Amino acid sequence: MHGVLVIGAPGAGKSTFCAGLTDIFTQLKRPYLTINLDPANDTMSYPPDVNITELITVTEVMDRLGLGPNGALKYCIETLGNNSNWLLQKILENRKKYIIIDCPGQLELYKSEGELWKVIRNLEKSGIRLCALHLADSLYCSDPSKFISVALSTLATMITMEMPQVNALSKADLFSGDGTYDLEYFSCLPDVHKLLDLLNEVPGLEKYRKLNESICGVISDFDLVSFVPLAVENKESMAKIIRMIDTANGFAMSEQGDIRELILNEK
Ligand SMILES: Nc1nc2c(ncn2[C@@H]2O[C@H](COP(=O)(O)OP(=O)(O)OP(=O)(O)O)[C@@H](O)[C@H]2O)c(=O)[nH]1
Ligand SMILES: [Mg+2]
Repeated sequence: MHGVLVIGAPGAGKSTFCAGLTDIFTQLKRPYLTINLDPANDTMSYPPDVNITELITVTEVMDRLGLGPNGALKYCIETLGNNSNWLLQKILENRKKYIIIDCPGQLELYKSEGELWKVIRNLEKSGIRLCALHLADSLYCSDPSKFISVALSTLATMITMEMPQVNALSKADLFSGDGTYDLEYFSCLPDVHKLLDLLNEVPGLEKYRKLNESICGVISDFDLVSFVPLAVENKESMAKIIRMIDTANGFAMSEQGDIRELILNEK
């Protein structure tokens, strides 16, 4: 079984992407199973087939245990971990379907040995081949000091999740660069020298040159992070991302034909 785990910061566009994916899969006649693992998701842009809120919700935990929203979220995912067979069972009942998992945005859940990490490992152990799609808002590309934190958190997720990962800059349709550095530049991030120059030009950051250099050094030493632009309403952009995900999780090996042609020719 194959699937995609949609992760990224709150508001990055995870649920919108999942909804866009269900539309395209319907066109492609590819059977799918949507899973919402965000216990705080009460208004959904797609109907989830499996929903963590059937098990537990953030509001319920906040009321019952007097926890704040972040603590309650952690508690919910811990509860999911303790009931991981519930999730596994629901997936195994739908063996022929492609799995789309919509995740919560809080980064701390993805840390190594963290609550969500354990749930994912359990699915992988049962033979479910997942690729993570990490979304970051392309809005941050217009500010190098914000973009560096996006690059670092993306790298941290790649290292801790220990699974195939595609990184996308979401809402690319809203991005308007200043002409010097466009989305293309941020898509080929390995050129960290340019990023370092940009950081050193940010007012207030020029005095941290050594720190900027070290941070950029970490990114270039790992040489893992790069991004693809993503606009959910743009079929070409969605086709490219789907193809990358299908290749990363191995689904492409079990499929025939070029899905780009199929998606672009669909009315
Ligand atoms: N223009 C544009 N807007 C988008 C795109 N993707 C998402 N959005 C908007 O971004 C906002 C947040 O999207 P969501 O899908 O709710 O983001 P999320 O990551 O699921 O958010 P949380 O569940 O709160 O973590 C919504 O207003 C979406 O309409 C896109 O490709 N283009
Ligand atoms: Mg969401």
